[in-house]
Amino acid sequence: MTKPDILQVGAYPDWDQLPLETAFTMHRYYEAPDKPSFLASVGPDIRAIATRGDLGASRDMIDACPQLELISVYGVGFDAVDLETCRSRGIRVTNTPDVLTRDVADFGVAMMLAKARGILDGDAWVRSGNWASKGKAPLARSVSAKRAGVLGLGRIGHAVAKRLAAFDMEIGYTDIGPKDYAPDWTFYPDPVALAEASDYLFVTLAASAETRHIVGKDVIEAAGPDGMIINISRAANIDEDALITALQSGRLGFAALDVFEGEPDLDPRFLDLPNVLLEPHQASGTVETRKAMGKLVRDNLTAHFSGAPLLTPVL
Ligand code: 8YV
Repeated sequence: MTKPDILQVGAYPDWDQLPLETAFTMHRYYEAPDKPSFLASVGPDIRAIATRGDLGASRDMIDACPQLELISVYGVGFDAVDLETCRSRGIRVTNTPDVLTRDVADFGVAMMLAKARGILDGDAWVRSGNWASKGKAPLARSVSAKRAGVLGLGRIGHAVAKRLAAFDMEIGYTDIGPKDYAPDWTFYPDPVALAEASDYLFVTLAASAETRHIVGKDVIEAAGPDGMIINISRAANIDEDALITALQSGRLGFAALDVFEGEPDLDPRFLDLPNVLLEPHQASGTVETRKAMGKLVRDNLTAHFSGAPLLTPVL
């Protein structure tokens, strides 16, 4: 039986690549020096696209594949996939929810702790010899018993909030409405009110056109000069220019960011800011979670081509 042709948008670890190559004919878009010509030549044969959350699939890419049936996303976020085009052509879309929730939540909390408690600065203090020459490192900020805000109490936001509760934090959240599963946490309908009531504001909501820049100047300034904003969702949820300006002026105290506009080429102004922790979009980046994500990508592809129901459909 001929193997279905799949357009592969970005690299996967070897433990995913090998089984993919066994079951399918993989066409590696990311290795093509001339991407438009590559798409024009392989596009007509493509029946599925395997992509990543950070890469998605653009309208041009989808249009170049007239036989496309499925887009399988390695990641929970599918905001970079042109869903309108998929809807209009009846193309199915899958993602990898649940399997990454715990690791992403752990990483968000770790970013808060690392920045607030000066973990990286402390390491640099020791390595530079400052401990011996200058004495103790500068004092950090408490996390326990402070106020946490979670913007978007979905799977990941909920997992973050459960972890924060173990730090005796007072928890508030914003979502489209109050959640039954959060009786002990305070619901704020408005992100500005949430930010005002938070020392640590976590951005954990799925990105869409509606949430673009939901964390704007007003929310950022409401978090305030002692506040910290932690983003483990998508860069587009924050007005990055307003964030940088507020970090520069001190109107926002701190930020801890795993996602950036135009990543991996981030705004160079970030590099000069000591009050921001910069991470290379790695909240789901553990061997365990990435293996589970890769398996789910393959299982969705296999289900589709064997006529079985998709495991984790988005569309
Ligand atoms: C993955 C992600 O970063 O789940 C998502 O939406 O952005 C990440 O878990 C990414 O797809 C791996 O490159």
